[in-house]
Amino acid sequence: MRFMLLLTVCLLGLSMRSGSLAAERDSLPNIVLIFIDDMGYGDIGPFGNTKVKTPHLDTFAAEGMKFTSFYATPVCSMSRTCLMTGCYNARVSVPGVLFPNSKIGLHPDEITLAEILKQKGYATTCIGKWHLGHHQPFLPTKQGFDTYFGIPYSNDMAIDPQSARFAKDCVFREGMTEEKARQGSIRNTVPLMRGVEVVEYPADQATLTERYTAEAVKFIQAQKEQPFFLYLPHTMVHGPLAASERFRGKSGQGLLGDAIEELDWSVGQIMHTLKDLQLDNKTLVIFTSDNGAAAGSSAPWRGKKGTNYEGGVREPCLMRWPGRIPAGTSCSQIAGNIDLLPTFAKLVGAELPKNRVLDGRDISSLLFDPKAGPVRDTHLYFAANQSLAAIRQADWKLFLTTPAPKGKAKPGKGAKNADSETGAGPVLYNLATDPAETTNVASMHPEIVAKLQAEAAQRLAEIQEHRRPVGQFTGGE
Ligand SMILES: [Ca+2]
Repeated sequence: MRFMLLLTVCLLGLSMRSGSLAAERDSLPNIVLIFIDDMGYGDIGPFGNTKVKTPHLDTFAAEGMKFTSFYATPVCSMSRTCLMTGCYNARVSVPGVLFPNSKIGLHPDEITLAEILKQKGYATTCIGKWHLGHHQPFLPTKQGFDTYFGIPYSNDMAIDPQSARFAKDCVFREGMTEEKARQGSIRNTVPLMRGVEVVEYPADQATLTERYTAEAVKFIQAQKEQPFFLYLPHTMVHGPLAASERFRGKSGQGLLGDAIEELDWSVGQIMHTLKDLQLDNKTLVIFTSDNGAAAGSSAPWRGKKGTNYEGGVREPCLMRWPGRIPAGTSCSQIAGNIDLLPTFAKLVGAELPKNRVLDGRDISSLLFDPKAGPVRDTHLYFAANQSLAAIRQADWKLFLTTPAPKGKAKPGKGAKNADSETGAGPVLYNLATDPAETTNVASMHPEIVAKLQAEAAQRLAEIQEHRRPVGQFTGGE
């Protein structure tokens, strides 16, 4: 009798425990993060583009929140570093762009977004361009993603002939063979990978958006029973531009317009799938880009990809979560992709790593209340060489180095004193009164210049003190 009682108590306890685990699992939001390559602020309808048709993104914005001061970085790898680690790239020593001959990658000891969500049992996948190291120890499946399908770096690069690991049934296209692939590399021909192996070489770039989308939809459909994190870093609209037959020549805005309209279609497919499975109200969807426009438009900002003018780093960003994020709203507070890791951790109740410094902040208050005050009023702009290029505090932005490499950014429209921006001396802009960064007002506000210089020096010193190493590839797994 006593034994039965004990057994009953134990079983009851077990079922309550599994019941509360199920309840917790049920309350965890799914997260879909669509990360476009090289899309500028002015490339889509919700951010002012009137030429390219983006009906699904327009709906997305109407149903969610638009962020108008959302920061990434000037180029690819450093941006993905910020996104994945919640840290400025300089803190984790990742340079602007990794190449097929790079022997480095994001350090395997870094704790990524996916690893944070893994704490809570999320199913995770990365579909698209990784660009945080193509050697085996750096691949997405070694950084918290259950599965990976995509290209390891930019689509204008080439294969690393030594390290590529071809799957037994790898599809070789365009007369390519494994032997030929091992002999050398050709620009604009990149490997398509599944897991840690190359499954297609060269990747058929015109069909990537379509195939990533199919893969993403399949993933969502398979994860109905558990919370999931879908990271979808598209290959487009990085050059060489490509679009599938259905979209090629259809936008009337060249291949770039075609590729953007296909990305918009892709967003529609994902939204449709979430609605269809009634996952809408429990899924946070984010749409943003890794850096300013390359071929497209960063309007109304000055500069493009590669610069630390706003046009190089301020991104279109939309977030949607019906019932939680107020529909049709806009947020102008400073935020950025470094804030997503701490924000996701907060939303799912996961712990942040305690043994390291993070730069991002939990911005969930901004998501849920369009009138919320600033979470952080300061943003640091790093350059591809990991030096600190500029600092923004509230509306003031001070360049600590020459704003842009020569020839990278023309003086802003109506620039009054363009010469002072490329010569010696500080360059200060007021983003509230001069959002297009046309007029250097450093000489009028020496006290602001001094304050920002001191703040930047202090923050840089802290980062240098707590700097962590980049991953070095020395061979093996
Ligand atoms: Ca990019």
